[in-house]
Amino acid sequence: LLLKIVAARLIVCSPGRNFVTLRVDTDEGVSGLGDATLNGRELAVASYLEDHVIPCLIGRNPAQTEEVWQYLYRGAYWRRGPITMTAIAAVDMALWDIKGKALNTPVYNLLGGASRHGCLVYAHANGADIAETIDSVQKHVAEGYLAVRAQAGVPGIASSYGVPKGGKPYEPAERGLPSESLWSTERYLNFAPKLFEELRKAAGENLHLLHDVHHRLTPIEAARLGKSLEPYHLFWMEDPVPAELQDGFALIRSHTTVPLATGEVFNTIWDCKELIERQLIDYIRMAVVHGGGITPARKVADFAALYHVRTGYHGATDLSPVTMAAALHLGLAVHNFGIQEHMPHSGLVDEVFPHEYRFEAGYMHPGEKPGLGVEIDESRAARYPYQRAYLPIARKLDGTLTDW
Ligand code: GCO
Ligand code: MG
Repeated sequence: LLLKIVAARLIVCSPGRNFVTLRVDTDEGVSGLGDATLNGRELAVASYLEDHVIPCLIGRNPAQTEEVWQYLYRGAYWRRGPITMTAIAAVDMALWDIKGKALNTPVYNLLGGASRHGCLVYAHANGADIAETIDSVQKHVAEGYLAVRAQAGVPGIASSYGVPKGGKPYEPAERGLPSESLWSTERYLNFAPKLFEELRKAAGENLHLLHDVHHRLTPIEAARLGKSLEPYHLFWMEDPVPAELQDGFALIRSHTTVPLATGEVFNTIWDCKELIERQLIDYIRMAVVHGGGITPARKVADFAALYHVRTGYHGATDLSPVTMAAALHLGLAVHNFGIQEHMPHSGLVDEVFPHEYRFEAGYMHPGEKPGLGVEIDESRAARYPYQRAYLPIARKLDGTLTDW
């Protein structure tokens, strides 16, 4: 493949929420898209790409995905971190997209071909209380989902994580300054087992139930939660503790058999190497967009396979349809695929990013179009200019700042 990158530019838009998209053009007229969205810090990545990366791409061969990745990773000297790795990911995705289009095949064929007929996905169910959450789970089951993550309002706590305000779909980023939410570990630990007892009763034995703790507990608290949830056999307990202190996972592991998932805030294999090698987690969630792209994600998946760790990529609505497609191409191909998060984008986002991937009976498939199978309608995108938005912060009942 002898192609040359002749131009690259960014499309920043906000169809209900902010997205940063990189478009790379070649001399043969083939172009590719990459997602560069980092929720709440979007313009830092845009500047990193525009001011520092794009000038280095011109004239390169987009087929050389490995060489370009190494050039951007090693060449920066200052390695890792969410801004750098999201920028590199955008380039990497765009190059895989170009390579697929130039070779006239969907990207999953370049990654080993399909290992399954589709990627099992999990939906988001949430409610202000247990009854509402059960309704929401059942609504998703009726839509065909075989796996559902459940989050509910904790009694006595205004604005719990994962629960939307005022009947809108859940979307954590808000315009204006960061909003504040409250947190009480005691109330949550008393409530969560009751929630899952009722959910398991209502949902029956076969539905996969998942839960996100969102980095809020200490290891011993997470161990207690894991033990108390064992009778309801969750598919996973996600982000039980902040992952900086990775020995915490060993403590949780020594107390409970609940499967553990973590990594949506990780950026390189160095953030998860020990967790994987020591078999302290069961699912790795580092996303294509925040973990440096398809090139390193494939390596992490193969490394994880040695240790019985499966993939379970982050797929919230702040990851654009381009990342969703990349995750599905990888998920279809790697042997140790576990599950894929699916928080559907709004109709407006789907109009700005027309795409080939589809949901059917609990599974998603990336489609058969060459490349990643996602386009951007630039004239529509231009109607929704960037708007500053932040993720919330959280405080304990006494006002102490804690992990959101
Ligand atoms: C998830 C995540 C999201 C994040 C969000 C941050 O598991 O889907 O935890 O809800 O909070 O993507 O930008
Ligand atoms: Mg999460």
